Amino acid sequence: MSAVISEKKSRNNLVVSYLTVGGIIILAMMVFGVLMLLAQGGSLNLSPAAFYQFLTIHGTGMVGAAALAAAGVMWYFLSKYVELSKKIAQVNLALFLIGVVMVIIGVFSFEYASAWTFLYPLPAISANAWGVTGALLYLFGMLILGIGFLLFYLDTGRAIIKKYGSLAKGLGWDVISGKKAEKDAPSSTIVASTMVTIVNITALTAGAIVLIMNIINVINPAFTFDPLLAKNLTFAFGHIFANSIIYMAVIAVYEILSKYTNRPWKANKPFLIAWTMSTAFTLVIYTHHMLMDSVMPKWMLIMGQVLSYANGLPVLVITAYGALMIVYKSGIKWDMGSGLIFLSMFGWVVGVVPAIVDATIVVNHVMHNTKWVPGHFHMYMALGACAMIFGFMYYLAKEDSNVEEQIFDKIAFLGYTLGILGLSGSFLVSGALSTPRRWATHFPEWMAPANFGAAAGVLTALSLTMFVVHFIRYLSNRNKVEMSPESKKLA
Ligand code: HEM
Ligand SMILES: [Cu+2]
Repeated sequence: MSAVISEKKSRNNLVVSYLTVGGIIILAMMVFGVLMLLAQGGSLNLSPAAFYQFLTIHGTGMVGAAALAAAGVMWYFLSKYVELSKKIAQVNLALFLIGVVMVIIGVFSFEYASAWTFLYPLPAISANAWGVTGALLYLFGMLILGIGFLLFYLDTGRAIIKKYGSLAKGLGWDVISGKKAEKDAPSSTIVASTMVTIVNITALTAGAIVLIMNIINVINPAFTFDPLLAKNLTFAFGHIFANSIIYMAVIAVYEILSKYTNRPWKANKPFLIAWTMSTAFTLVIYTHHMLMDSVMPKWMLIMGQVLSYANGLPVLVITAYGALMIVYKSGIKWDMGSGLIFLSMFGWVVGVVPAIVDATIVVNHVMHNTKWVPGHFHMYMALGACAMIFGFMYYLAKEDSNVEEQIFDKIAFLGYTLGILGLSGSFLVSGALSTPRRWATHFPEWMAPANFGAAAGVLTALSLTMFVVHFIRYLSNRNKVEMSPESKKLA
């Protein structure tokens, strides 16, 4: 028995490291977010060069850190069903940290500031804003980080294939086709993990190719390549990878709500079909980033638009509906874990609405380069995906230690909700005022929403500090208590 417990402890240790690193980076990046808004609001004197460095580190850091934490969530639950390699998960974490250090040095010591999309040929052609060293540190840092994640998903794919036979079976295609009974369907965790494995191996391969091509171009500018191809690869990487965060984090919704309510979250046929649809759509709709590129084949753009409406919807609808059903009359105990998880469903639903509006070509022509866009993705990233991650952190703390939730945690819950609503709301208002996104300097008539957003950002960051403090209290408490092999505290 004690071997089981120590094995479980060391697995939890790894997950805890993912979440600690992720949580602290997200918090640090919020500070840069607030500084950017203060500069845009005219309240802080920041040189444009510094603004773009902050924009670059904020975008890269947020997506990377949220992906790492979400990968920790996925790994934690997936390893209950299949045998994952602890070594590979450790290697991923190590490569992540190395990559992050390189990116930080590239941005802050060598003034690299292409934004996290590093769109070719910007890394090499910066009008002397930065040099070769900064670009190489950033691009190699991203490549190393990407290779870590690629190994991680190759391992999850290997483990799923080993246990279930194929990735198609991981998505439950044999159940969809009727070859297998619904009751033998793979669990929701397996289905979501298979989806993420498929889309992220694709995304990271595209990313590695375009990073390497950029690196060669930076070293030897005589080597050039098709900018349209580069943009396609870049967004195939960036769109899919950023999207995958919520599809990993949603595993926490399935597992935690089912544990709190003592009801299984069954993967029935509609559930499986929804996940298969989102797998396919996620892979192809990055073309909504190309709506301004008139040289793209028209059918691709139309497909990008039409499928963008449909992209997240199947999984979102099936999950939101499932969450309501599983909680209904279940006598669920509300605490920080279940509360944040439920909040995340709200954030996801609300965040998708402005995204769908923006995916319409007519609206997109007016809105796409405005702050409307950060408006929608901050809502669904921060109030959707990140709330799932923080909910999981509270869940883990409760399951794995005696640490108690306090009144501060409840206040932080409220502060976080209001903070993100205020922040995203301020971005949406800016968008409606036609304020362009990614502009270091604003006209006076654009400044008020930016300053309001900065205040909301401070509230958000303070609230997240409370979440992180709770997690750290758990870290210092967990080593003092004996673990029971199967905790019953939540049921
Ligand atoms: C206190 C919380 C936050 C604040 C104050 C904040 C602020 C900002 C600001 C001012 C921008 C630039 C807007 C512009 O284009 O003018 C931005 C962009 C961005 N933020 Fe945040 N943010 C916060 C939280 C988050 C979170 C939680 C995530 C994701 C997990 C995130 C991901 C991003 C991304 C991906 C960009 C785009 C960067 C780019 O355009 O290259 N942010 N944020
Ligand atoms: Cu996209």
